[in-house]
Amino acid sequence: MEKNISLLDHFLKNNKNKKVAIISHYNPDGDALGSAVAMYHIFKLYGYNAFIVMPNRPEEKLLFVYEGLPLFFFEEHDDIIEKMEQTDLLCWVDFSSKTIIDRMQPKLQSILTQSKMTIVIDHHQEKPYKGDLQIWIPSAESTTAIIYHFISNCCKDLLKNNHLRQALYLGLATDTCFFKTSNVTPFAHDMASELIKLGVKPHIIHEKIQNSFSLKKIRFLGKALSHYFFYYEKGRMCYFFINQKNFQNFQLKKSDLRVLITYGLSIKEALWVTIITEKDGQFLLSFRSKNNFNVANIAKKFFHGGGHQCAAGGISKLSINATISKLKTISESTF
Ligand SMILES: [Mn+2]
Repeated sequence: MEKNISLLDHFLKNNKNKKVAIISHYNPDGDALGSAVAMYHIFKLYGYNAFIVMPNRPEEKLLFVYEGLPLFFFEEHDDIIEKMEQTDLLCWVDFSSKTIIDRMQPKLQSILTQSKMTIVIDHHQEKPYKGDLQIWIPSAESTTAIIYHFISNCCKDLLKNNHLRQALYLGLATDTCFFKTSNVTPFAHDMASELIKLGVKPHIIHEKIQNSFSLKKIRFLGKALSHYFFYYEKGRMCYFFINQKNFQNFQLKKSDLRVLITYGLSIKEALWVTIITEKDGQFLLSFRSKNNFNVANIAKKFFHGGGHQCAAGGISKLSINATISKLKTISESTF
């Protein structure tokens, strides 16, 4: 970690006054947003002219971290590509793999893969695909944990900014499901403790993120648990399948399904949960696990995907029945 910190500090000091676009992955989560906000403040401090691009709009409840920053959603302003073309530097946060790039819109793909100078800061398990400077720490709890480490060593004064503190905490808390995942280390609690001492209010962030259900969503949850939830005992795996019709009937967003994970993993013997959704004749698989069960390996080996040990995603082009059979066979073979 220490080596990475001095490399980034050196890089930032030696490339001043550049225009930089900070970018993260599709369906940006708390860590993607938090890291982008934190990097924006770092670039500003080091004398750069930065802006943030997210491929699409995140959930409304996460947007509080952005207040006042230059932020663009590619899906809503695809002319942002021209602005990105005029930059000297790209900073990728919370993603770095070819798999994620391949799922992006062609225009974004072409910007990201051209020979622009690139900094990559990430903690996903797949080895970064690009980067003149790579800060890749797969054991880190969140990308904001990596960035916090940098800030606390090189530019501690930035922590006076309440906005930045909240962004760092948001990334850490959401990527660890509020400190519940098996990769949480003492560092995560030290970081949280420091941020809380400086003014972050954990209960306010928890309230914004976790307690944001509508009655409609609660009704959906009831139905999903009764009708679309299955437990495959032999493979210690839960799975939920929501077809496109139900997805539309309940006016769901993908993020609405995350709550199902908690129920799946709350089964004592269950080790992993798969949420299956349908999109354009294919099936998207979202995996979560507990007790160090590695779902990133499964996503990578069998479903053209990847992610972290305890949170990963992939895709299946088979029928739904064949997809479920494949999952069952894989789950059995892991014991
Ligand atoms: Mn992350």
